[in-house]
Amino acid sequence: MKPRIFVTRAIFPDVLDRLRTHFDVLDNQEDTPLASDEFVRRMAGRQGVLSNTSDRIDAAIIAQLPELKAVCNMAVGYNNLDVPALTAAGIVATNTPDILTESTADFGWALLMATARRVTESEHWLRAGKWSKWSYDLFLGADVHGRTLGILGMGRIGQAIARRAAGFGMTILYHNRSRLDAAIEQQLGARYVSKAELLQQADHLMLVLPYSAESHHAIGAAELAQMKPTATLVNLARGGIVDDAALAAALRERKIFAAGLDVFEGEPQVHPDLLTVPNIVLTPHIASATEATRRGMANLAADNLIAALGLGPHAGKPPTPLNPEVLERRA
Ligand code: 8YV
Repeated sequence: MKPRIFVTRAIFPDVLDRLRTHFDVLDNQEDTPLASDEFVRRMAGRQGVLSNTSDRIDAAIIAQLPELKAVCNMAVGYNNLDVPALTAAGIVATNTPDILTESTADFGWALLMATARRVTESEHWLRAGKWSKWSYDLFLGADVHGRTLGILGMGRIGQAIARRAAGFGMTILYHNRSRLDAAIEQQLGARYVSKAELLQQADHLMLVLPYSAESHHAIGAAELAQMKPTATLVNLARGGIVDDAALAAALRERKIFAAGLDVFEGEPQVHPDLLTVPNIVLTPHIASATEATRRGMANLAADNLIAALGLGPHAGKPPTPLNPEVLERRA
């Protein structure tokens, strides 16, 4: 009998077909949003789940799923998973690192450029038929080249963003939980500074840190007040890292110049105040959304699930585990 799995969200049909060769699959191709009791109902008696960051899998849910053996997130971020609780229950957890680094970094730059140079704001104005003449002060933006880029969170994606900054001749400052090796700092041309210094000196501040209780509202009113009034802020990481209400107020009061957000507290709901400020670029959590990258993420999550449930060429050795100690215990 094939192991039973649940794929919580719609995914590429060919990846679903691949999963079907190994598993008895319950899918959700209609993409119905699932409350936690519905999630538990669909998961009952299943050994694996291919999850999305919108699926909260915590200790209370795990306790109701005694047959669960593997949770494979199709995302690099895994703040939706209680990894210690999964580990304690002997359940393998995996994510999809690396595969999305470069596309996400590309998108970070798209947001930064659009934000600094007012691309969407001016397009909306043009589409509204308001363009009647050239003016010297039409949509004056903030320069990017030669300015100071601040990166909060210097993991894989932060480093990929820093590498791209070299082409813009920027000064690169970063703050991170731990400092990078001197050799990597040198390669990236990035200097470690305190968070306060980063806030004060950045002309363009990029958020790429993981979300946790510690990073909740890492950028709130107090932090925004420390930034330059000419600065831009880009959030590529997770919604809860920025206090959206405080950001909307700071933008309205011109405490900072502009912001670009791909992620939101409580998404897909967007704080109504953010929708009414002009100096903001808003995108629906699409930083990793290229055909190749999303397909790569889906296939890597599938590879993890197949291997974690003891099947395929890498049985027992999922490529990107979050809790390898569970695999060691199983071996
Ligand atoms: C995903 C992401 O698109 O990888 C992550 O952490 O935020 C995005 O790439 C999304 O979370 C899907 O689960």
